[in-house]
Amino acid sequence: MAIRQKPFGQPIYVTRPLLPDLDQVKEKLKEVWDSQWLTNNGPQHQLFEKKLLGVLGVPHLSLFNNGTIALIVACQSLRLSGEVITTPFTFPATPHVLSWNNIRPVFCDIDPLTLNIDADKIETMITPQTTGILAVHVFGTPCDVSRIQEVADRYGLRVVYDAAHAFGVDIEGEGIGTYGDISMFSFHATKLFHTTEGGALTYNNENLKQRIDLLKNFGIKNEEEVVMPGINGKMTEIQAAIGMILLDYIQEEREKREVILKTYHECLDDVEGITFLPHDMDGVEKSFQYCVLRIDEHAFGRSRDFVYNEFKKYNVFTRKYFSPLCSSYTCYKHLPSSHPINLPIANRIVSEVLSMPFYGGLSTDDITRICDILKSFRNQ
Ligand code: T4K
Repeated sequence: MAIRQKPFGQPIYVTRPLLPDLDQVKEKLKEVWDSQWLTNNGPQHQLFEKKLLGVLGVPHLSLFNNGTIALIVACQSLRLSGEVITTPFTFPATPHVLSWNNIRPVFCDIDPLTLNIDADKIETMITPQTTGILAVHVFGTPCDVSRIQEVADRYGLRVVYDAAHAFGVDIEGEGIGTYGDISMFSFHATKLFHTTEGGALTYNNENLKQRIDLLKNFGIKNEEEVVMPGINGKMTEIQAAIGMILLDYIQEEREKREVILKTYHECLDDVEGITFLPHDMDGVEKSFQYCVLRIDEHAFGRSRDFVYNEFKKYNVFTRKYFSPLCSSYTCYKHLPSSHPINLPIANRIVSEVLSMPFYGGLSTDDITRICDILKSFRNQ
């Protein structure tokens, strides 16, 4: 098979971390060194926590060493047990945090447009063991938060949002982290905003603050009292310091990504068999976290897997987020809710999605070349 387009000289990944000016980092590190305080709720941590409240538009927040531990603590803090209804179309961390809490994940099918949990199907999955809903704003697209809350209220269920991809998203000016009982944000290096590793929980109920902060610090109340079996979920001073610096970079990064997204659309909107996930929803400020295509094999003439593999020959490393479905992992496929009959939409869509390179360091020329390569696959 002839390679018609020229491969890139350097690998093009799905993302690259946003890196602040190194001198600025050194200066900030000097502050940390001078303080001789590296973790355990130090001055950087306290500053960062305060600053983020405003950035995320939430009343309460707790910082964590990563998003997964944060989500484990969220389930603990709400005392979730038994069964929790979740989506199969997500990163492994989502169902795994339930397993780590001895909770059985119950997979519910997804909406064919947003790829989020189908709020209209949740009710059919509720049993006497159900204690909560763990929904994911996948790729930063908000779930149907009002419908989910309505179902939860009717059945007395807790709602936790995995908002790992949804930094900066709001609905009609309301921070996405204000919905449900608790939301989790990931600040992993691959996220638009990051602290190398890191995460946060946001919540409206101020009574949760004390419990969550105890749970992330071994349950230590003071030198004499340990009041619950907590874990080590603490964000370090260095993570918090990087976060403080990067907050000043995200607006520019979002603007760059806006141009990149526009270029992808200009190059691919007319290509039969290729569609974008919905980026623009009424009243929603978007995340600019991922650029996800859907490839209809029949209409495009090539499968998603063909495109993914072929791109590698051009030094372009796209990702099949989130394939395979969590419901087909060896640890979950035995569950009754994992049966493909229960998840027809998820099982169809999982073979169509492809996350494209999407970060501010890419030029318009890079994106045009990537799209030309993609278009050339049709004719091979
Ligand atoms: N819930 C959801 C819905 C999530 O998506 C995630 C994480 C979580 C929960 C858990 O949150 P955390 O505990 O992670 O805070 C990456 C990230 O590691 C993971 O955080 C993220 N979701 C997931 C969607 O993407 P991988 O396995 O794809 O990472 P990796 O190492 O293959 O990186 C992807 C590409 O990024 C590489 O090909 C190159 C580039 N890269 C990556 C790193 C780490 C760099 O250029 N530099 C880097 O330092 O999971």
